[in-house]
Amino acid sequence: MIKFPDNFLWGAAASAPQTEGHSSSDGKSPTTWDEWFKLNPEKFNDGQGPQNTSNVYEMYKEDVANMPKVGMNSYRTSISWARLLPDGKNLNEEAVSFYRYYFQTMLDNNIEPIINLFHFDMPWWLMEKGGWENCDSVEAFAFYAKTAFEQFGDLVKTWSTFNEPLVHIECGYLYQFHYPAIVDFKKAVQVGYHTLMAHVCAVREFRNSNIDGKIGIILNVLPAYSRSDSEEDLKAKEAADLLNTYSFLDPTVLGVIPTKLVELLRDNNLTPDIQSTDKELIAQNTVDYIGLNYYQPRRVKAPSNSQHPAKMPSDLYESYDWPDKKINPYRGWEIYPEALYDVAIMMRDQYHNIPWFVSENGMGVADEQRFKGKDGMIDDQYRIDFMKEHLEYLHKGIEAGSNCFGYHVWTYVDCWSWLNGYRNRYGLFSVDLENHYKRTMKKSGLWFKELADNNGF
Ligand code: BGP
Repeated sequence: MIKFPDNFLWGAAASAPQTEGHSSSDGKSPTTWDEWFKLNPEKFNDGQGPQNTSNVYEMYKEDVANMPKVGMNSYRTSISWARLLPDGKNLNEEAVSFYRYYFQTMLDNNIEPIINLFHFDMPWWLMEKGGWENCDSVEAFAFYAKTAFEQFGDLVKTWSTFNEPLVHIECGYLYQFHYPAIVDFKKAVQVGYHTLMAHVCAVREFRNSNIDGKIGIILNVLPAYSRSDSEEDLKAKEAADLLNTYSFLDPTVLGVIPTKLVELLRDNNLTPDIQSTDKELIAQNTVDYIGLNYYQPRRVKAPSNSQHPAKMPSDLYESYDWPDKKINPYRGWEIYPEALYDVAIMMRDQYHNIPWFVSENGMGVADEQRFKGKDGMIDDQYRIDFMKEHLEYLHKGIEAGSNCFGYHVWTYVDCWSWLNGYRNRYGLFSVDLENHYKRTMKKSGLWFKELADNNGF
């Protein structure tokens, strides 16, 4: 039997925009998702917008009461910036009371709330001023963070600033899956830099506040594997890791931006505008822990036809189609559990073995109703197998000394997924959109309970 360390966190992750619903009511102002859906509804799967999502705003009591039934002892979700501070300055009292009840209900059910501040949901009022392109966004975010710490710091002891900052950068400014959906490498780097500084300033606010607890950041990790050991392929791998992995891990954990990344950006005319005090702020405000969302590796090779200076990341590294890959056909993502061991060792050896946890891991599958049994339960054995395989490699990493303190599955109750709407389902519970958002436990929920009860499998 595989046993995990004592007090291991077993839980799930989600976010405010993907679960709450009530997206344009109860005092909340619009985010880029609300406005983009109005502008381009055709981009969204089946016309499913951010309006109602999984209705947690009304159903949180039932949801939290069900968490122990699948063995969860912790849950990560986020606060909606546009709900808490609709104009960026004034508190929305309805939001304060909603979140206070929500978090208190978690505590009453012995669920540790891990609360994140930004999950791709840029308030529209700030987007109209340029969003993360505008340097004022840094202090606007720090003010929001300070407000959240003041309002909920007595209930929440584990905080994170951003979920997967790379995603709003690359999807918004390179690959067109998030608003403003433009293609501009230089702007992407500037947006990334302001995001980093917003994180750093939120950590500063946390340290200046008197609340006890810890603060971290949630990063998506796609460890790069090169096609071969040739010099060119290894150079591509290095560029991929610098841009995507070390870009946030180094400054947030070690307090410095990697010199090689600074050189790479300079060499490609991508250096962002910076303030003279930034270096010191970065050095002074490192995190207490890291959350890593792992879904798939990144296979890379040297670019076949690159431009210099680079116009796109593909001028620095190209994706490589590994012939032996195993794919989740619904999401199109490679399934490679072995990477979790490599990630664990990276955290041990490159990041002074800082405490970290798997903050998201999961498998999105379309049309899951096909697998519904007579009892109404979805038999998602594939998801159980997916989790087992990943946990085996994670466990190997822990045995080798990596300081991992938990595993969160994406997600708890099926939720809305950006442009993909409700196409791929990830939950331990299904949600019936035609029947008052009725939740029904899946077989993976039963398995997760056993896993958590035994602290292993
Ligand atoms: C992560 C995000 C989540 C979630 C998940 C599943 O990158 O943090 O918000 O959506 O991926 O991916 P998707 O919903 O795109 O299938």
